[in-house]
Amino acid sequence: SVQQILISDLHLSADEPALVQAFLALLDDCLALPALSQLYILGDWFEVWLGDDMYTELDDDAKAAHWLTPMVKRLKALRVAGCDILVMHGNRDFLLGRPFCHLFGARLIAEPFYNDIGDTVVRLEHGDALCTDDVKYQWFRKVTRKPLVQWYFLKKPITKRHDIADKMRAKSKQQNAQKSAAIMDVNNDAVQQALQNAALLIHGHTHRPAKHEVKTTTSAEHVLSEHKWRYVLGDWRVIDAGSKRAQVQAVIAAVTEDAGSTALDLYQFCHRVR
Ligand code: OKV
Ligand code: MN
Repeated sequence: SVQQILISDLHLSADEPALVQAFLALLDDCLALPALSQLYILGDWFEVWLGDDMYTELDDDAKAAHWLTPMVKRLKALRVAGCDILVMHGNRDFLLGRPFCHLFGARLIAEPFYNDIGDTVVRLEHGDALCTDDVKYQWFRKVTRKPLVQWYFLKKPITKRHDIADKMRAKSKQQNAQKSAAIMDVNNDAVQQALQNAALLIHGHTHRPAKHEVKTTTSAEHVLSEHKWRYVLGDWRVIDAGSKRAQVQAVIAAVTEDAGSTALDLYQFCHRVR
């Protein structure tokens, strides 16, 4: 039976209804899994997040018509059914807050989050903090994660926040086009450090789903080489095979238990869009 599901990098927005549909389908699947006790969303659930008030402060009519509402309803049902919903910030939705999570009883978890599975210590994080070679991005991250900077941004009117965010995204797109693929991947030293107190690291962010075996040198004296693992979750993407059979694919992780033995593995999630 499936006990835990871990996903990341859905990058949901009103502009990508297929992705939203696929997430709703995953939530329906979750509701049908009787042993599911935890759903982890490890960051970049949303493509843009400019404050919870953009949704929570809407009047009832506006909320009823909002694209987030079907998702909120299902998450609430999942929570009522006994599944914990654990939400981590990503590099895009780091302004996601308690007021939104409160709508469906989710827990906002800080990274790194240690989730022990059987005897294995598993470290969960979004993954952007591991990309230490991208100095420009790390500066952006450092500044925008400061509470005072966030407070300053969040007290601006919503239209102003949109203006600022649009400009920041345009600038970032321009800069990323000049960055090499290697710069935007994880840094090996950062991975070594992240695996210091864990046997398995699970993250998303890089959009390069894979299972990497990581050789770690735990002691300089003994040159003890330990086998550890880094599992990378995939982003959710619309695969357009012709015009009719669009489908959404993602690489997700799941913890299963069969005959008393617990296993964690990556799986392909696939949803045909109607
Ligand atoms: C998210 C990224 C835009 C990368 C701005 C303070 C400040 C928050 C913000 C505005 C932008 C998130 C919240 C967005 C991620 C980008 C561009 C690059 C690489 C401030 C606090 F500084 F203006 F006061 N933002 N948005 N980027 O549009 O969702 O991750 S965003
Ligand atoms: Mn990300």
